[in-house]
Amino acid sequence: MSQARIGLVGLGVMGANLSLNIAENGFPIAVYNRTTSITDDFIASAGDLASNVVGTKSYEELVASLTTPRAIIILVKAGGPVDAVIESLTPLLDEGDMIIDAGNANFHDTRRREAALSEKGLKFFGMGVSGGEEGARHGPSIMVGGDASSYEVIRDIVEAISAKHGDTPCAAHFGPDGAGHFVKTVHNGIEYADMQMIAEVYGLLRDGAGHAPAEIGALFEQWNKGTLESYLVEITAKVLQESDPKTGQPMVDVIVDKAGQKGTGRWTAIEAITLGQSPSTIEAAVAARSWSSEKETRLAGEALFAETPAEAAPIPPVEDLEAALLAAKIIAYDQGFKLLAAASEAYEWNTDLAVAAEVWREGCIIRSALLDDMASAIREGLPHGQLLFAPRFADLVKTGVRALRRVVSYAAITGLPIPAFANALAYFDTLRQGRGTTDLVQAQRDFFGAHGFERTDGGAGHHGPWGGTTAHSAAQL
Ligand code: NBP
Repeated sequence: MSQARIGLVGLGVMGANLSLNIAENGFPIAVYNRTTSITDDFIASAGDLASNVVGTKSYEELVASLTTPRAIIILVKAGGPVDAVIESLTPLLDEGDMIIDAGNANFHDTRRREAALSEKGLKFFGMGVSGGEEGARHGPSIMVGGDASSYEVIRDIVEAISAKHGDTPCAAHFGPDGAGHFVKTVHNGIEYADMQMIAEVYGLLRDGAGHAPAEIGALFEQWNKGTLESYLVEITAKVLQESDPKTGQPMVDVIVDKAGQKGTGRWTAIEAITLGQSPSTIEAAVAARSWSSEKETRLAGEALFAETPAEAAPIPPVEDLEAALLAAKIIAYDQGFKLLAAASEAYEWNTDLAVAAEVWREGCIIRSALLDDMASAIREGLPHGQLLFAPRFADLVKTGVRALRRVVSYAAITGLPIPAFANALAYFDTLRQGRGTTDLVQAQRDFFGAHGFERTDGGAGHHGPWGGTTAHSAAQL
């Protein structure tokens, strides 16, 4: 084979599958893995595609196998391993060559790496890839950040290997340096919220109505035929109807309720707070996973507060649960897009939110029937930057929020935790309250810290007459 168009370091789950996808799409690829026996095994199991793959045993051999300008994808564990690979590759590369980190990097790391490599004349891309193993093999959603003109060199490969919505590739360039990895981070943040809300519905039906997992799964299967159609609802239906081959029990019943997290949800929440945003549904989902890991504490709490009365109440009908899930989901997306817009402005990325919605329509974990309409709504212009204010989503939420209120009320009365739903509702109610309660917070701040406040009749920097306030009796309230 003549020289390869692209190289890839890291033949783990994602790297091996993405390499086969690239080879299958007709692009000769050179691969390298630190443990070289894995490269041999990979080539041996590649079948017909092996003719499009060059196995290499050193970084030197990898670099020598590539056409110029060279483009090398890194798919190794995020963090230190990415820096280690960059350090090994950098001395071997020439000006204009490209390194593409396709792992789940923190976008701040991507910005740092891009700046450092740019000083050496190299191009660094942060490329978020979503869709797991299956997506990597047959078409993921791909979110790229980095130098726009250099992206043109690899664009044909990226678009060819991505999922397609109709004929449109679910791959796009979202701006310089960390833009692509940040779009992927927000994708994962929304994924956290969506998964948590689905799990909350499962919890209400399990603990509030005593339904078996398979019954709940059948309900999700039905919902997946309507507006809630999405990959996550689809797989939830399958998961809940699965049995454990060992015990015959519902599979979900033999899984310990301690959720893992690798960091992207937390990164979303941290960056949001840094930017003065608060995607409360995503924060709630991150918190719920963290709380879940404290299993022993929860068991102790269950015993301690067993007698604490929670009232009995009839669970809202399943139509309410469906409508509440839809409303809360739209609120989660609203918060995600708002965060993307804030980051794009802060980091001067000029990220196209409509393209983000389009790229998420296929291949990725949050793919959903709603995203097409979201992309259209964003293109038409979001009033006040809120997806929730776009006419078609405002209508959906106006209807769904009544059900959301009934569901949140039911959970509060009966003592079932649904933090993502509750946060979605609190956010919605905050948005629809023209006069909030932070007038009092401002007064308190001024009282103890002389921070000043803005008056309703004009002017900033005012202070209250706090020393001379007449005390009122609480009874007057
Ligand atoms: P795996 O755990 O399957 O593979 C890790 C790879 O990193 C192996 O090839 C390993 O080489 C290599 N590696 C490590 Br670890 N340290 C290295 C070093 N210092 N130098 C060179 N190579 C090193 O990972 P994965 O699940 O394929 O994930 C890869 C990236 O993709 C991660 O950032 C992950 O978050 C992201 N991602 C994963 C998924 C998913 O569904 N799994 C989805 C989307 C994104 P070795 O064989 O020699 O140990």
